Amino acid sequence: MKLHRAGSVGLVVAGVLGGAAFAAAPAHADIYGCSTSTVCIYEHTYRGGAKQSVSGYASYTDLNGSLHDRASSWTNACRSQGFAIGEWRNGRPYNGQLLPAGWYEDDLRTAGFNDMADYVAWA
Ligand SMILES: [Ca+2]
Repeated sequence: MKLHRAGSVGLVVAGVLGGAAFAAAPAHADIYGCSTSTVCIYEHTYRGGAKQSVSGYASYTDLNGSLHDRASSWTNACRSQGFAIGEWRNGRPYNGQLLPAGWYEDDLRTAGFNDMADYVAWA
Protein backbone atom coordinates (compact mmCIF):
# COMPACT_ATOMS: atom_id res chain seq x y z
CA MET A 1 0.00 0.00 0.00
CA LYS A 2 1.36 3.38 -0.99
CA LEU A 3 -0.44 6.24 0.65
CA HIS A 4 0.28 9.90 0.28
CA ARG A 5 -0.38 12.76 2.57
CA ALA A 6 -1.13 16.17 1.16
CA GLY A 7 1.17 18.81 2.58
CA SER A 8 -1.44 21.47 3.23
CA VAL A 9 -3.65 19.09 5.16
CA GLY A 10 -0.64 17.87 7.08
CA LEU A 11 -0.40 21.34 8.49
CA VAL A 12 -3.99 21.01 9.68
CA VAL A 13 -3.24 17.77 11.50
CA ALA A 14 -0.10 19.17 13.05
CA GLY A 15 -2.08 22.17 14.25
CA VAL A 16 -4.66 19.95 15.90
CA LEU A 17 -2.05 17.75 17.52
CA GLY A 18 -0.25 20.80 18.79
CA GLY A 19 -3.41 22.07 20.38
CA ALA A 20 -3.55 25.09 18.07
CA ALA A 21 -6.87 26.59 17.12
CA PHE A 22 -8.48 24.88 14.17
CA ALA A 23 -8.87 28.33 12.60
CA ALA A 24 -5.14 28.21 11.97
CA ALA A 25 -5.76 25.66 9.22
CA PRO A 26 -5.39 26.90 5.66
CA ALA A 27 -8.67 28.13 4.24
CA HIS A 28 -8.01 26.29 1.01
CA ALA A 29 -7.18 22.64 1.56
CA ASP A 30 -8.24 21.09 -1.72
CA ILE A 31 -6.09 18.17 -2.81
CA TYR A 32 -5.34 17.92 -6.54
CA GLY A 33 -8.74 19.30 -7.50
CA CYS A 34 -10.67 17.36 -4.85
CA SER A 35 -12.55 19.96 -2.81
CA THR A 36 -12.21 20.20 0.93
CA SER A 37 -14.65 17.96 2.84
CA THR A 38 -15.21 15.66 -0.12
CA VAL A 39 -13.88 12.28 -1.21
CA CYS A 40 -13.00 11.90 -4.90
CA ILE A 41 -12.87 8.58 -6.71
CA TYR A 42 -11.27 8.19 -10.14
CA GLU A 43 -11.56 5.66 -12.91
CA HIS A 44 -7.83 5.51 -13.60
CA THR A 45 -4.61 5.73 -11.57
CA TYR A 46 -3.26 9.17 -10.68
CA ARG A 47 -6.72 10.76 -10.78
CA GLY A 48 -7.39 10.01 -14.43
CA GLY A 49 -10.60 9.25 -16.31
CA ALA A 50 -14.09 9.57 -14.83
CA LYS A 51 -14.38 11.23 -11.42
CA GLN A 52 -17.03 11.01 -8.71
CA SER A 53 -17.09 13.49 -5.83
CA VAL A 54 -18.74 12.35 -2.60
CA SER A 55 -19.64 14.52 0.38
CA GLY A 56 -17.54 13.82 3.42
CA TYR A 57 -20.70 14.28 5.49
CA ALA A 58 -22.33 11.18 3.96
CA SER A 59 -21.57 8.05 5.99
CA TYR A 60 -22.03 5.75 2.98
CA THR A 61 -22.20 6.35 -0.78
CA ASP A 62 -22.47 3.87 -3.63
CA LEU A 63 -20.17 4.56 -6.55
CA ASN A 64 -21.97 5.53 -9.74
CA GLY A 65 -22.00 3.55 -12.95
CA SER A 66 -18.81 5.13 -14.27
CA LEU A 67 -16.82 4.17 -11.18
CA HIS A 68 -18.47 0.96 -9.98
CA ASP A 69 -15.83 -1.79 -10.20
CA ARG A 70 -13.56 0.69 -12.01
CA ALA A 71 -11.99 2.87 -9.31
CA SER A 72 -8.19 2.99 -9.56
CA SER A 73 -7.26 5.98 -7.39
CA TRP A 74 -8.97 8.14 -4.77
CA THR A 75 -8.51 11.11 -2.47
CA ASN A 76 -9.88 11.90 0.98
CA ALA A 77 -9.93 15.70 1.17
CA CYS A 78 -11.83 15.76 4.46
CA ARG A 79 -10.31 17.63 7.38
CA SER A 80 -10.93 14.96 10.02
CA GLN A 81 -13.10 12.08 8.73
CA GLY A 82 -11.37 8.87 7.68
CA PHE A 83 -12.86 6.91 4.78
CA ALA A 84 -12.84 3.36 3.51
CA ILE A 85 -13.25 2.25 -0.08
CA GLY A 86 -14.80 -1.18 -0.37
CA GLU A 87 -17.04 -3.68 -2.07
CA TRP A 88 -19.93 -5.95 -1.14
CA ARG A 89 -18.92 -9.59 -0.79
CA ASN A 90 -21.65 -12.13 -0.10
CA GLY A 91 -23.91 -9.45 1.30
CA ARG A 92 -21.30 -7.95 3.59
CA PRO A 93 -19.17 -4.82 3.22
CA TYR A 94 -15.47 -5.48 2.70
CA ASN A 95 -13.14 -2.50 3.05
CA GLY A 96 -10.26 -2.71 0.59
CA GLN A 97 -8.39 0.35 1.86
CA LEU A 98 -8.66 3.03 4.52
CA LEU A 99 -7.57 6.64 3.96
CA PRO A 100 -7.14 9.00 6.89
CA ALA A 101 -8.29 12.59 6.34
CA GLY A 102 -5.98 14.44 3.98
CA TRP A 103 -4.46 11.37 2.35
CA TYR A 104 -4.70 10.05 -1.19
CA GLU A 105 -3.94 6.87 -3.11
CA ASP A 106 -2.47 7.17 -6.60
CA ASP A 107 -2.85 3.53 -7.58
CA LEU A 108 -5.24 1.06 -5.96
CA ARG A 109 -3.31 -1.81 -7.54
CA THR A 110 -0.76 -1.36 -4.76
CA ALA A 111 -3.55 -2.11 -2.26
CA GLY A 112 -4.77 -5.13 -4.26
CA PHE A 113 -8.07 -3.36 -4.79
CA ASN A 114 -8.04 -2.08 -8.37
CA ASP A 115 -11.35 -1.97 -10.29
CA MET A 116 -13.21 -3.57 -7.38
CA ALA A 117 -14.84 -0.79 -5.36
CA ASP A 118 -18.61 -0.51 -4.88
CA TYR A 119 -18.74 2.21 -2.22
CA VAL A 120 -16.95 4.66 0.05
CA ALA A 121 -17.92 4.94 3.72
CA TRP A 122 -16.80 6.43 7.02
CA ALA A 123 -14.04 4.50 8.71
CA1 LIG B 1 -9.86 1.57 -13.34
